[in-house]
Amino acid sequence: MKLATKLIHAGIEPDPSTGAIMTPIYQTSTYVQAAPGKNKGYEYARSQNPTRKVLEEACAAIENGKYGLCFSSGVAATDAVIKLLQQGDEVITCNDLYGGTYRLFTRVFEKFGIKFHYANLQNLLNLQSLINDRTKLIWIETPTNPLMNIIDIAGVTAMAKRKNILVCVDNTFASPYLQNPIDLGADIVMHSATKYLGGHSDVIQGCLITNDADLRERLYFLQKSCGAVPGPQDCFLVLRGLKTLHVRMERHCENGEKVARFLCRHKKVGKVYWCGFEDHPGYEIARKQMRGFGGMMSFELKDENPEAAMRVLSSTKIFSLAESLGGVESLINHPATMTHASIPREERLKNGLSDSLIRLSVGIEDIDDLLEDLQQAIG
Ligand code: P1T
Repeated sequence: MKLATKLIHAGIEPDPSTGAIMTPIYQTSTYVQAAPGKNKGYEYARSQNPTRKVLEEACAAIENGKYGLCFSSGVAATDAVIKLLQQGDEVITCNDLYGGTYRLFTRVFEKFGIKFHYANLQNLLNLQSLINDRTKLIWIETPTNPLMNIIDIAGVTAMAKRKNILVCVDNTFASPYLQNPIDLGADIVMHSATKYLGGHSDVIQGCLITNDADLRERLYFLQKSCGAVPGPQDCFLVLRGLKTLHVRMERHCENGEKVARFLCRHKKVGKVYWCGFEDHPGYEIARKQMRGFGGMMSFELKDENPEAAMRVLSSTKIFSLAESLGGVESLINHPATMTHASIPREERLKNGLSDSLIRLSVGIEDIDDLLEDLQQAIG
């Protein structure tokens, strides 16, 4: 089955009791048993919920995986993956990644004795040189948030397989419409479903997808034991969002390209970070592992004074100044003080995330209005 059909049908059956075409919201905390242990596979809603089950099956199908697991946020899904590890284990990850992921790694898990190495993984030699006997996980984002760096997923997984190291790919920026890391050898795919999967900026949720039954069991154990599960209403919202992912993504890509090229031509704009430019260092790999380039991008003004960026950030009328991304509406964000504020300034600057960087999540509005808005804001 092709993605557009899976998005609408995968995991979905008419409700057995009424024939309802839409998956019901099973708003219940528990299930009545005929006798202890004699039940219909549902005991307590932290462990199982039918609305969640349908969504988990849909998430697995659209990522070409066998098993899906949903969590109360993207960060909660990341948390479950790191909890697969033990004290003394090491993780190699990219030096450009979502600030909340960095915060979880450095401020929560480091104190439990897990070591994180942050490196430029666009160059696989850097990965090679960090791998040692304690390396248990490689965690990558590609494209990265917010600098749009591209990491060669197949290259990473080939290296990891030789050493029995797990690879988890945060596929939030690309979405399954553009990229399927499991097909490229990843063990786990993670999504902040808050973003493109939900698509309407009305829900916080995360999910994990794997093909490996043992990993699925271990992650399910963590899901029910740690309890960061999404409610059925939130699962319904993501299920509803999924049905239009392909048509939304088509427009995100179309508008994204037009905005990126507009910024590139603008006399006041300096560097534009978008992986669809032919001279982007990761362009060839992006073309190989992605089916388009998406609606995320960042840019700097030629005037490097952060005040100039601040003026743009507070002058847009259609682009709303807000954290998050991937919704139908366009957003503008200042990573240094917003989404990536938890990364120490020195660390940020070293990795190329400047105080004047502006990030855009290009929505699916009319392109003329978007370009006009940016033109009036940039001046
Ligand atoms: O917000 P949450 O659903 O918990 O997802 C966290 C997360 C994980 N991975 C990536 C690549 C992300 O971008 C995010 C959340 N990011 C933002 C809120 C943001 O504006 O970048």
